[in-house]
Amino acid sequence: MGNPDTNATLIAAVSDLQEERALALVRQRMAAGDDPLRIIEACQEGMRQVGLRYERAEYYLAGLIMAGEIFSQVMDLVRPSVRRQVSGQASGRILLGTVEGDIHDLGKNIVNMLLSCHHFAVHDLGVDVSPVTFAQHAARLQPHIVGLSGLLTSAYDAMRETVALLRDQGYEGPIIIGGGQLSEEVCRYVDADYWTMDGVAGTELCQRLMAAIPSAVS
Ligand code: B12
Repeated sequence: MGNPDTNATLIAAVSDLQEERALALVRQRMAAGDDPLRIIEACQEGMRQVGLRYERAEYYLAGLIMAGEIFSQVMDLVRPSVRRQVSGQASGRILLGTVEGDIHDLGKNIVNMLLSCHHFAVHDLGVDVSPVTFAQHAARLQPHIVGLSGLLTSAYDAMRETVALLRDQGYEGPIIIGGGQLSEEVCRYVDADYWTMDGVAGTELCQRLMAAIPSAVS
């Protein structure tokens, strides 16, 4: 567990776009044996703050790009340790992607990593994925769960269209939406089954959903 002071320092380094400092702090915490998932959590909070500073016009697009680069490097540092630490029972097939019009993928990639560590077969379609592409892959792969990622408010319509098309084409499994700006209201609008703003909670949800379909686990 990272103590609150160490967490605050890391959050501030990410929020202030201090790349070298943030990476040094991550290396330090890794060397001290800190939980990599807590490190990711702190960096995610730093990213949220970057977003707020962007809204206040304290940062511009370059700030978002910089934050994305810092986060990617943090992920490179912690990934091996997450893979060692997180493992679980064999699970099912998950179709994952960021919906049309949205290219944010850092959160989706974390979820992919966590699910893969739990032995889910994750089919990640990448970013800016159209409803038709989701539907085509769902028909071919017959996934047990579909996960849609989206961070832009403007992407909620694409999520909604994707859910509608998947249902029209006969996909009956659970559909989860994930991304930092979601809410129960958005979930209802999109007509998805579940929503989350947390990759670990999302992974646990997938495990619970799979446990409810025991015949699907092989
Ligand atoms: C970094 C960043 C970028 C980077 C993204 C780099 C990348 N490769 O992803 C770049 C520079 C590309 C970018 C671009 C833009 N961005 Co931007 N960006 C951000 C920022 C600062 C951080 C996002 C992030 O990576 N967070 C860290 C990750 C780990 O968190 P996460 O995505 O929420 O994921 C977690 C959970 O949500 C969950 N999860 C995510 N997906 C899924 C899926 C499933 C199935 C499950 C189970 C769970 C799950 O698990 C993850 C781990 O816990 C956010 C601020 C914010 N509050 O999110 C703005 C933000 C999302 N961006 C914003 C904007 C406006 C833009 C631009 C329009 C800016 C512009 N003028 O061009 C463009 C849009 C480009 C596009 N078409 O998509 C706004 C959106 C506002 C809105 N209401 O729509 C935000 C909220 C900033 C703000 N506060 O104004 N951005």
